[in-house]
Amino acid sequence: MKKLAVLACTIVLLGAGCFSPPAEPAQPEPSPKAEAPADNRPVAEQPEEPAAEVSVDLNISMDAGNFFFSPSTITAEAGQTVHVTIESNEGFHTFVIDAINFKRSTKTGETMTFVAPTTPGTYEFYCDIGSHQSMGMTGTLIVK
Ligand SMILES: [Cu+2]
Repeated sequence: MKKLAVLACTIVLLGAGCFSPPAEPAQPEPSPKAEAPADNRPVAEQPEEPAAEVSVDLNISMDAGNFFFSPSTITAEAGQTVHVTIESNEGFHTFVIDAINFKRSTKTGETMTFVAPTTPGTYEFYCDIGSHQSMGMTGTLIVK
């Protein structure tokens, strides 16, 4: 009888030993909430592509005197805006480009602005005062 009791006890112990608390149910992997993309910010505006052809103005410093323009050659792109600043002017002169009907009196420190012809070629500029042109007060505007 004693033997049986031991056996029973053993069984119980084994049973107890075998008992293991139920494993905690594995937490289901929290399914990531299908969140709306946090990127609700307004899309930054893409800067406009600059125009393919950015025409940069041409700046020229020029002296006018008796009887010359210096420099006497201006080279510009077709249709380019040209700023000619008279650094020093001696006497009374004009700056004339017949091809674009441009005429200004030259004055020290003043800037004359014109748009080069849109047709490539060679154009003359000159002073139309008296006989200054024939005395050499001319120059060449080269349009590429
Ligand atoms: Cu002149």
